[in-house]
Amino acid sequence: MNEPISEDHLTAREHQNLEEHPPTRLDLTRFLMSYKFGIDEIMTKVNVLKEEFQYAHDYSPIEHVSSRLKSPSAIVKKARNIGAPITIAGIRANIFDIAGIRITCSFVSDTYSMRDMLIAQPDVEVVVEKDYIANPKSNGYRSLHLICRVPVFMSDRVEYVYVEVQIRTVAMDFWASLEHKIYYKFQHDVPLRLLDELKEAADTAHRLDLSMEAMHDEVLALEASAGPESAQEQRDEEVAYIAQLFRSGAAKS
Ligand code: 0O2
Repeated sequence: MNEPISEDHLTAREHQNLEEHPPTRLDLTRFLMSYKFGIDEIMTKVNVLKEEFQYAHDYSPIEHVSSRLKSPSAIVKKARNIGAPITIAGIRANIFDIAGIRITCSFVSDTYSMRDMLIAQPDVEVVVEKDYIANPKSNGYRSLHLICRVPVFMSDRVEYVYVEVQIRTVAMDFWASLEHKIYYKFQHDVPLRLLDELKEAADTAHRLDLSMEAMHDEVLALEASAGPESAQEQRDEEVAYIAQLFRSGAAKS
């Protein structure tokens, strides 16, 4: 966030562009802040869904959530790679993963439930969706990617920002982080043997996801046959207890 945009990477034309239309420090700060607020908005939604789902269904579909804001130098590098103008407007219109959120779920079905719950929200517009779970990449990568457009309400205007949301299972996440480390270590020139092993590991992780999901379904079926009413009754009791707490609080004040 504090890293200044490195001008070392810029071509003469980009330098000229920056000289003619230099963004002020305030422009850059506001620009990055809008993406941070985009992350905050989606994070709030995800946390609400997580807590509400936990309460309504007695379990959380989310194992963990993380977020990251692309660094200024990574933004400039990407803009150059895709040929986008190195201006705030050019970057805003062409780079969609400045703000990123990663949601790690327990089961494959949870990844789709999270997706459905998120995109059902009226202020979340999905502009691109890539389902690498149903259609994994050739290297074995699996994940659900959404580019969402959300409004950010600033003091003097509303700004629409893109947030990339990646939703995957724990097994997919484990694989992706190892694969990322290996690529980084070998600077993208990974030996063929390791690539084959990675693909094999991705298939193993997928089989693990399938068998964990099957076991989870069995447990759910058992719970349902043991009497869903008891879970409902327990929740009703909790609600009555909370209502009583509110009443006694109101009586004291
Ligand atoms: P970082 O640091 O994680 O952000 P794009 O890269 O978005 O311009 P692309 O390739 O069409 O264009 O996007 P895609 O396929 O939606 O993938 C974007 C992000 O998904 C990547 O971001 C990774 O985070 C993740 N990803 C995609 N493919 C792979 C893969 O094969 N292995 C791993 N480990 N992660 C992958 P960045 O920008 O590469 O990096």
